Amino acid sequence: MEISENLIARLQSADSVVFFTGAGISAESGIPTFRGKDGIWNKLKPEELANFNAFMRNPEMVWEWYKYRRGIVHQSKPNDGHIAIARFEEIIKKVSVVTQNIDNLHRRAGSRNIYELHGNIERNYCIKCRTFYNDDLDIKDKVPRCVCGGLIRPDVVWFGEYLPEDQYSGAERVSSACDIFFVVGTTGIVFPAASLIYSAKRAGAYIVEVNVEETEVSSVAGESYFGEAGKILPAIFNKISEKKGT
Ligand code: BJW
Ligand code: ZN
Repeated sequence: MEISENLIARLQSADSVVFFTGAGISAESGIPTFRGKDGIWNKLKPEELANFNAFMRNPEMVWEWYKYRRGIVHQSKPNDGHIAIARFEEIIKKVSVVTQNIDNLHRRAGSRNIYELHGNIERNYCIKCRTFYNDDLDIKDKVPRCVCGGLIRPDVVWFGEYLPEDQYSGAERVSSACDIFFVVGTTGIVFPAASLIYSAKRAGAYIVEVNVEETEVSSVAGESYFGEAGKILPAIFNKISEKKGT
């Protein structure tokens, strides 16, 4: 894997690096992506599942989809891509992860500064009284209910919903103050998350894309690495840690 001298030099002098991640980073952990060749939305329509009206119309169907995905997430483990990102903390002063994923794999890999833009599949809450229920929620029922009688939903962000304010503003802050902004495994078409790429660029960050194929992001990236994140990120990490060690 050829890593450019330009990127190595930039990483050597960088104080702050952000990894902006999407479903592609977890693909090698066995979690399907949404779009693209093996995307789950080739079979299921997002508008039927990932929005509040769909949930109110058919909570049983939406819960079935999330229970299925919880099962996959619980069986999965962080891969070499997640682990390389966590290890960057050993050599760069400030590393932040801004993720669109809800699978908790960055935390399980050991990353410490994580902004979760689209929620977390391990949390749930009652739509009536907003009581939170963690992963120990008993989901034997087809549709879990709160003690108050209200419907419980997964704490994820569906289309038409606002992103969690604290997570988004934190992500904006680190994105606009970093030296290098990696965009890993995302199509970059879902907003406002994707706008962070452009905020980072406007603020002067160097954009580096890692993806198996060209995306909307490729045209704004300083450089793109096409291949699996689980191979490319460790290759970049190894190269820079060798240099820092010498
Ligand atoms: C690899 C790899 C490997 C594979 N290595 N790479 C027009 C119409 C309707 C709505 C809108 C519109 N224009 C804008 C909107 C708003 C909408 C939006 O952006 N829509 C666009 C799709 C058009 N956004 C919203 O609604 C957001 N909220 C909002 O705007 O609030 C304001 C508002 C409030 C009230 C009224 C109106 C507005 C909310 C967006 C929420 C997104 N939620 C989801 C579901 C989360 C829960 C769950 O998981 O169930 O988030 S959708 C889904 O997409 C999920 C993801 O986080 C997100 C992004 O997907 P991602 O990560 O990019 O995955 P993929 O599958 O697309 O890409 C994978 C990539 O990996 C590919 O590029 C592969 O090549 C690559 N890859 N293997 C490296 N091994
Ligand atoms: Zn309740």
